[in-house]
Amino acid sequence: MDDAVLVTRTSVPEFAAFSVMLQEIFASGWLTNDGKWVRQLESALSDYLGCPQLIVCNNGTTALMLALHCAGLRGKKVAVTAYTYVATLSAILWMGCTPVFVDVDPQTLRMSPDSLARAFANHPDIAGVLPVHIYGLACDDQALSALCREHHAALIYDAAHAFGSTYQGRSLLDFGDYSICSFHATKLFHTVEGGCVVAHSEQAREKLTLARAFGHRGDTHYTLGINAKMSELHAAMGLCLLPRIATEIAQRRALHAVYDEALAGVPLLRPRSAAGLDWNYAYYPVLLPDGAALKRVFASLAAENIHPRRYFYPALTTLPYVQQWQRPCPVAEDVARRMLCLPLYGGLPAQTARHIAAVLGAQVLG
Ligand code: T4K
Repeated sequence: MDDAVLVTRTSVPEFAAFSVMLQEIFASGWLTNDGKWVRQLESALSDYLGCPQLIVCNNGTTALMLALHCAGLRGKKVAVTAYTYVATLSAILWMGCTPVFVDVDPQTLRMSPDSLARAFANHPDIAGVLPVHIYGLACDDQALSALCREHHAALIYDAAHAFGSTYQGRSLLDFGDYSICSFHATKLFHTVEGGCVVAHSEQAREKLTLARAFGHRGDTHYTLGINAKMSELHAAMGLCLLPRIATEIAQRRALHAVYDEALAGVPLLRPRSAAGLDWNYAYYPVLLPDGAALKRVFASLAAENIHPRRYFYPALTTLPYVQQWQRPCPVAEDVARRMLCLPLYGGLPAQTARHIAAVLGAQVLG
């Protein structure tokens, strides 16, 4: 598998830089529980993203759960996009919420405001809305916020893919009542495992901080909590990688241009980007003409040890454990059958991208 071309490759920092931090952590004997490096990472991320009320936690799934908890959505109805990674839904279900599936716009793959409006009409008790900035592309915040305000629903953005994307000059993590990000090793910025929640008041940040660590300080118990803490070692990884983000985004942008040029004559749809978005180029998604073409492309690339991924398949509405909340979302279901994410990471050679495009083009054009 050594020469395999995988959908992504984790960025790893210079070992020397990381080991300096590890030595300090080892010498201090303080490994977790609101340590110095976690605080430093929070401060660095707050500055980088322009989001002062940010907390880090142990992954993006618990980040979602913390946001749902702090928004008071436990056990309530939450409208969720049908086209995303399964973790978006898992967090809702683990919080005892009832999902109401909302379809996506066929051009942008973002939660469709029209479909959300219909969901509110059928379920006036929707208390929260959970859209995803899919592939780091921006949701239609104006339309979604207006609907949430009208229906008194909390708006939580799953911005797991959106680190480094800005919209109208602000980090995509700065939108909604809460936004979350994943810092998993497969992400543009990572802490091996990790995530963050962005809130918009000191009070909300304090609530998140308490909920992340069992809900108590010393012997005083304030609220229901969980263990969602990030360790000092994970925070150190993030601090090592943060200065490299601009380079990683620039490399991915260049590879996007290579793919775009090489695929120019192939009839593929790409999700349309919103005006005002400065994208992080986190993924290279292509919508194939049909499921048969997807299988042909997949097989011919696999034969050369090249492994794109079906991000995201299946549509959430078709999962076996959500049948009691079934609500057809035809666009999401169709897109999930035909979408492929091509290999993309800073170190991917341009000639490999061109070759992948050629194999794909040959299969699609026949
Ligand atoms: N919301 C959304 C919209 C999300 O996409 C996600 C997670 C979440 C919420 C939840 O966030 P977390 O709780 O995960 O923080 C990955 C990730 O595990 C997951 O974080 C991510 N989204 C999801 C879309 O993809 P897989 O199943 O693709 O991972 P895996 O192990 O197949 O790795 C893919 C490729 O990455 C490998 O082929 C090679 C490379 N890789 C992977 C690992 C683990 C490395 O180079 N090094 C590594 O250590 O799930």
